[in-house]
Amino acid sequence: MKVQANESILRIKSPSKKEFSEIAKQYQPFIIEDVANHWDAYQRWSNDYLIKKCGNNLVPVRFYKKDFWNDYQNFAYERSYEPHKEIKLQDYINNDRTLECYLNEAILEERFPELVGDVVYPQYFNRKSFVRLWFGLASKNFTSNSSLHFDAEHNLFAQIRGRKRILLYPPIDYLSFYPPLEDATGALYGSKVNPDAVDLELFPKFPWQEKIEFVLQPGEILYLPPFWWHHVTAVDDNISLSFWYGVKIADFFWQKKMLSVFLHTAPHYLYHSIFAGNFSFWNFLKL
Ligand SMILES: O=C(O)CCC(=O)C(=O)O
Repeated sequence: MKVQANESILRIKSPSKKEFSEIAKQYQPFIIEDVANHWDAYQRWSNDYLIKKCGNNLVPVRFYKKDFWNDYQNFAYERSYEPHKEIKLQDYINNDRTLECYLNEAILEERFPELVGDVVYPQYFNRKSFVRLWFGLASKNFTSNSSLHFDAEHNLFAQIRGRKRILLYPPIDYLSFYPPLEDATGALYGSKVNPDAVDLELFPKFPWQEKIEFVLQPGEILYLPPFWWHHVTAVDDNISLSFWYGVKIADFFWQKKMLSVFLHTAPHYLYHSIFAGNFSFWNFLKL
């Protein structure tokens, strides 16, 4: 896999809350340095430590279907994955790498209560965060990946161990990302496009020129504003924590550019939720 850092993303060293708010109001992603590298998690979370502390904990693991990687037209469809399975953390860590799977979106406090004390919850938002742990694998045959999608939350995405290659696209025109509108079970926040091999005949409006690409290093935190599209691939075996914060009405006055994105995207969501029988609108509205 080609790994190419791109300096088109802003980097800020340990901003104060006020500085964070000033920068984030531009509604652009940026990287926060010199914060997560001071957490105990950054120093401690080796495989040995994790197995010792919580090796017997059951964790949710997503398995990729056999043809997943060759069938990118189905990328945004939930049926491209097997349902999550519960396995012991130690079995996930020690798997022989013939399994193509990803321990993703595990709720930190529920699945790993033993690890919570190793993390300093960021205080840039005056509200509760929902914290998820992602433990990705990378070998020469397989790299765990989250396909192109967006979330309707603010995300402070902390890279604890190993690296991730991240592609970001601004939320310009919802339909130019080709969400699976025709499918009642599709993820309306997902894209059918594989940004690593864009097929411009199938997806002519895809805004490939807008790509921001970089490798998130251990100890760095990415601030990802709501509705920004992202595609995430493991570079190494790695662990990340995402701190999601729901959007409040006041945020539309702070991040003014987000209002037009919301007003553009919400009607598509509502229309397809109703007429294609796709009910993900209610998740979208969890603002
Ligand atoms: O790390 C990943 O694989 C995806 C993370 C993500 O999509 C998120 O935090 O919203």
